Amino acid sequence: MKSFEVNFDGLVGPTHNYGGLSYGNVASQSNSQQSSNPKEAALQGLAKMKALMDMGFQQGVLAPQERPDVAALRRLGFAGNDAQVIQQAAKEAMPLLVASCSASSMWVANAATVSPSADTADGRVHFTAANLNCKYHRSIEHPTTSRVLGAMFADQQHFAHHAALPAVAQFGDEGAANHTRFCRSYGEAGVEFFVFGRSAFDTRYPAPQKYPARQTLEASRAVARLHGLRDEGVVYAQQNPFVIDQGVFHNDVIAVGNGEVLFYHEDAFLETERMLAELSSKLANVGGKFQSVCVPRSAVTVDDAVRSYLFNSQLLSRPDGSMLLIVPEECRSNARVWQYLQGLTSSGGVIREVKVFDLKQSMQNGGGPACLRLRVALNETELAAVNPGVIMTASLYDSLTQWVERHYRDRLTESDLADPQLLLECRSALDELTQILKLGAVYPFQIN
Ligand code: SUG
Repeated sequence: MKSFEVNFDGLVGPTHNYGGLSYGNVASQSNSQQSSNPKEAALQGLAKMKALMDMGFQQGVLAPQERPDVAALRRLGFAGNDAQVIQQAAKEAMPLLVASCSASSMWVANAATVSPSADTADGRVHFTAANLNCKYHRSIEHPTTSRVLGAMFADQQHFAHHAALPAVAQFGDEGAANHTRFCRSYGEAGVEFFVFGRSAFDTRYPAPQKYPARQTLEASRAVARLHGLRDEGVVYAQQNPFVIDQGVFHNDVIAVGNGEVLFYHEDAFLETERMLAELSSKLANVGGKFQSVCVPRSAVTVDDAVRSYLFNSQLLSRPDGSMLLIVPEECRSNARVWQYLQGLTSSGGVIREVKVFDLKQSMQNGGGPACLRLRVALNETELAAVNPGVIMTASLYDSLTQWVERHYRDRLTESDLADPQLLLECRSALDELTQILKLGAVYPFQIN
């Protein structure tokens, strides 16, 4: 049976803005308070989806969330009708209003961890929504994420959904941004690679000194248990705490893997040699031949990696077995990174081509090509069981582009977030979106 990696990209929501909400994420901090362009952001994301579809890759779309999240503000004690809740929050606690307006659900690499059916004990595709509880604005995503994923992957014969882990720092879980899967082919058993930033209970593991380590070992292990993964099919590795302190807030800012290939920075991990040996032997046990491509710090510094998002790229398999790297424009404007990429693609190695995308609106909040997509490996039967409304086609692309043109503003500043009209605009846009994507009622305003 045929199998595929399907990339489901997050559609940027109408409240995309630069709130400076993510301490430890250099781009989010340095672009705080700038005015944003939600329309351009959404169109840039859609252009990437369309381009990948046109290149022959399987592409889907994941809906954004209801923002401002009035229900979240109510839980924090703001009261009255919806407009009063927003106005009271704007007056008394602007940072909470900004957090409740974040369009951060667009970075769907953080939506969930996904294990394909070939890896799991019950032969279903497993999803665990990420609790994202390191940042308040992200911690409010998972209930809607679960409903949206449930509406996309509804068939219980093929898909199993787990609620987010307990919402405490000890189980901090950031989803697929810290998870990679290696395999010979997508439909065969593979090795799932979980990268954590710290351990909550075991003091032998070092921790960063400056910025938070968002993912814990305990969260990764819990997800592996929930998904019914075999010990022989899992490898755990610790992210180098020094790179977290330089702004590598997720592993996907310093490494990316696909198929049998890991593309990573020399400073990405602790105990790199042990980790590579374990990946290699576990992949060999399921018939795969592990390959690693290490980018030396002498060619690309960690700072270059953080600024250019070289590793927040999509590594895609082409039919001839070679790979294509989808990188953000910022890689081309960094001379060292661009020179490295020229050498990489001409060296005769597995990565043969680089394609560049302008994702500046998302990049300014620390979200590159890889942050914007959730990978789901599916066989033909499972793909046929996915809600067809969320699979990208030329006509869906046209509908979504027109929908964005109709509903999105092209400029948003912090003061605009307090405008109750924005809430109404967002709700009417999302109501229409659920019809376009055939999701049913998934948003709080549609349910309550
Ligand atoms: O969680 N930025 C996101 C970026 C997530 C990137 N995802 C991956 N690396 N997979 C975050 O830090 C910034 C929002 C703001 O400041 O307005 C933000 O949430």
